[in-house]
Amino acid sequence: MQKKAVLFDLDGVLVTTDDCHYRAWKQMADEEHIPFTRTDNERLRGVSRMASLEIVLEKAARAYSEEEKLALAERKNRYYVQLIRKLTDAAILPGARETVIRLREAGVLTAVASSSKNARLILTQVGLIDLFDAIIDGTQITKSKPDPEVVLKAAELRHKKPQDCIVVEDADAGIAAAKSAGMYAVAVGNAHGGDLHYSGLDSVDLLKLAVGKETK
Ligand code: B16
Ligand code: MG
Repeated sequence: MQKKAVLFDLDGVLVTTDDCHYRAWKQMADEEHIPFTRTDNERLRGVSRMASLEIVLEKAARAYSEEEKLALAERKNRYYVQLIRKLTDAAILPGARETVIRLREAGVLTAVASSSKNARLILTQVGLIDLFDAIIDGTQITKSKPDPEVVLKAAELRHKKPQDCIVVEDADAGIAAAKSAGMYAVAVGNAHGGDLHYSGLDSVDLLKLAVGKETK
């Protein structure tokens, strides 16, 4: 049996950056007098930066020009980068590092497929950057999830067919991307529509899925 490759989403699967995203959007929104709550922030999970901004602006009192929107997104990103530069390995989600290491020891290819343009910075900051055979992030794609571009590119980079890939995702848009690419989808957290659903990487038997071996 051919070993599968495992393509991990970043935010919400390997690391938790929700709070950094929330605080950065909140600062920008407060400055613009736009209401923004943690519940609103949940809707931004897995969604690209500009698409996230459109969601934030749904509650704005006035319309913003395209130029203003770019400036708002850049401002939010400046606040976000200041916060993620302070991240440590405490931001790694339970079971994430152990799962990736166990897969690699078994000869399974591991990749990151993230919408974030800051993915490499985050992976470096938390000390996971060397654990992946391929990293495709928001700087390398033209179409965001639910488009399958990000997962297809990660698979292509390692010469893997879609049917030999397992995607692990915490966002509905990412599950949709995996399914439309023809990949097996493992949903974690609040994501829906996967072939399997688990609370997090500490409860997933990914090695069993990837090579058919028991891990525990
Ligand atoms: P950036 P993922 C996504 O990462 C985040 O979940 C989402 O909240 C964010 O808006 C998006 O990246 C873009 O991030 O502004 O850093 O480019 O879950 O696909 O790893
Ligand atoms: Mg995510």
